[in-house]
Amino acid sequence: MDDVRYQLYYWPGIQGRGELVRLALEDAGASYQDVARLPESEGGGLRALMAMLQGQPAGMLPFAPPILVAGELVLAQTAAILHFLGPHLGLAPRDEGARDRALQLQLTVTDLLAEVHDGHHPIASDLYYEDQKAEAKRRAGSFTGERLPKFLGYFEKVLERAGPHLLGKDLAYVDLSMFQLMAGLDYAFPRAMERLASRTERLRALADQVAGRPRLAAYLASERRLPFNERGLFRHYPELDAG
Ligand SMILES: N[C@@H](CCC(=O)N[C@@H](CS)C(=O)NCC(=O)O)C(=O)O
Repeated sequence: MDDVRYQLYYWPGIQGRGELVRLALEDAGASYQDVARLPESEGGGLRALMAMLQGQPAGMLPFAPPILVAGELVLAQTAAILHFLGPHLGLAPRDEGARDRALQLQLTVTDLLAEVHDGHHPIASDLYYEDQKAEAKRRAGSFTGERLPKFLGYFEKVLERAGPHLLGKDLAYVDLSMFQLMAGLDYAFPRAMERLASRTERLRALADQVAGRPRLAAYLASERRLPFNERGLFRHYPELDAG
């Protein structure tokens, strides 16, 4: 397909970190292939993703998905991908300093996502949740009681200063990621999020605004938007959600 500009490589069956890239591509109406969701007969599936991870295409060897291919460029790390895509998709500020601040915020999203992941996998990523439930439960109180309020409190303050978007007047890719963060946290930690509602009003308004953007609203209602599940990054285990 000559008119496909971007190829996204991400694990099929989960939203995961790939969703942050997908949201930017969808919001911009960019032409892209979600390669691992294509049938193997069309060069897709897990086989294509594994070939990418084994470095079959030329370019910098990626460590983990998501991976973006744009022409000759092969790029991994969600924040780096969005930093690259932002200006091409009209989702980044023009000013260089503001683009760096967008990256700074996106890297803070990355940090929070790592803590979300480590909440259900506190001992080892290659063990099942069921093998580390006791440790996960021990960690959960600190996550919902301390870390989550600290991260969301930080983003809320950024909005209070800049508003209505994280970088001010214009929406940027990091605002789309903030929507995904709020959606995932609502799914995984409904009680903790309810408790934080009065301290996250600006974040909620931003998330609602993003969800209502026409292309994103269409995407969110489509089959391309997979439901959250207990194989992804945001998992709902009631025992880990603060009451
Ligand atoms: N810092 C990276 C993390 C990438 C990452 O952890 N990817 C996950 C899927 S969401 C993975 O497949 N990791 C494999 C591994 O860490 O071995 C990013 O933000 O993109």
